Order: sequence, then structure tokens, then C-alpha cells
Amino acid sequence: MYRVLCLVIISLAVGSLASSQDKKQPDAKKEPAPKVFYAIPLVAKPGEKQKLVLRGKNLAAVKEVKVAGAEGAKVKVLGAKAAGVPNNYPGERVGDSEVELELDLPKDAKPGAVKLTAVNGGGDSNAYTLLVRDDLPAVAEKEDNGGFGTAQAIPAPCAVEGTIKGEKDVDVFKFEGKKGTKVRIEVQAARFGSPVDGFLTLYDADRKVIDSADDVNGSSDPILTVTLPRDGTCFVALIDAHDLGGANFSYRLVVKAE
Ligand SMILES: [Ca+2]
Ligand SMILES: [Ca+2]
Repeated sequence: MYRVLCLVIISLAVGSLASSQDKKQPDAKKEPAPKVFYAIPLVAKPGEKQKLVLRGKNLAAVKEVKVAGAEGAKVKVLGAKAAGVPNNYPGERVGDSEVELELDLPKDAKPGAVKLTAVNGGGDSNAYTLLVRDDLPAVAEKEDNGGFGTAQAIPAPCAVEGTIKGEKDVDVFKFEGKKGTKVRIEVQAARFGSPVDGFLTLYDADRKVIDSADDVNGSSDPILTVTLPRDGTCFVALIDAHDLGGANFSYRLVVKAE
């Protein structure tokens, strides 16, 4: 009787152990849900079919990306892979995997409205807000623009689409200003997941600092609003506050009247 009882207890214990393992196993195998950090290129174009790469964490097994916020928008996943981090930068900042897409955006896609969500076996990612061009004239940054003497001339208003291409890259732009004009100079990067932590400095024609900005409104994106003190050339210098950089370090620099 004692032996029978022991066997019953052991088999019950083994049974409950096995059933708890059965319950745990699917969770242990479940892959973590993806996280989308940013898009390359960072700025998307309404009214165009375009290729873009989403970079983040756990994106290597993504087979579906959902788009919301623009009626008629379509997404096709072209591929996904693990993708190393440049210069041993923290993966939490630059991401360690990518999914490549073809995105067809309607003409009336509104800035701030378009959201992309990557899906893997672990579930949905965050809904990533895509940076969509507005009506400002788009200007591509042109290297070498690393000093006052080689500053890239831009119209105002405009929106420059550029890259802090490597460590200690300095991007300098110049525009003609009028005394008393109130201008707004804004970097759009970190708010759209870009690893760029922008630092902006505005100089006058004599290369004297008018004003500078680093982090504003709880974001590491700088915004300067300045009443120009004099007529003449204004220089805008943008750097990464940590002197980091690379092909993924994209930004949009908006210069317009306040
Ligand atoms: Ca650059
Ligand atoms: Ca900053």
C-alpha cells in the first residue's frame, strides 16, 4: 500500500511538472515583438512609390508591415535581415536589424499621420510615425559643407534632407536674411527615431554666434526661433551633440519664417 501511494504521489508530481513545462514552452519559444526605431531614408515622399528600410530591434523575421493614416497607401515587404551596428554603437540607439519595404504613398498623405507597424511571430511593433514631406521645398544636403567657406547655400524657406555622415561631421548651410525677420530653424530627427542628437548654431555674416540650441521640449531635436539682428548672410551649423555619425544618421532641417 505504501509503495502504491508513493508511486501515485511521484506520478502526480511528474505529471504536474510536465504540464507546467507544457504551459511554459510556447512562451519561452515565442520571439520578442519587433521595435521600429527609424526609416532610411528618414523622409518619405507623398504621391510616390518608394523603397525604404525600417531599422530597429527584432525585425529580422518580419514578414508583414501595416500602414495606417493614409487612405490607399500600400506596403510590400521586400526582405528582412539582421544588420550589424556601425562602429559598435549601442543597438538601442541605432538598431540591429532591418526590414526593406516598397511603400506606395498617396499624394494627400499628411505629415504626422502615416504610421507603420511591423509584425512578427511575437506580435506588433510600436506604430512608427513616418516623417512625410510637407509643402516646403526639399533640398538635398551636399557634402563637402563642413565649414563657413564651403557652406551650402539654401533658399529660405526650405527643408534640407541630410546626413551626419560620420563622426564629427559638421554640416553648414547659409541663407540670406533680413534684419527684423523672425525665423524658425528646426531639426527633425530624434522625434522620428533617427540616432542624430542635433546641436544647432546660428551665426551672422561675421561668423559671430547669434544663438544656439540643443534639446528642446523634452526632445533632443533642437529648435531655434530668432529675430535676425541684421541684414546679410546667416550660417546654420548642425552637428551631432555626441560627435557620432554614419550613413543612418539622417535629419531634416527646416528653415522658415516663424
Ligand atoms: Ca553631412
Ligand atoms: Ca540635441
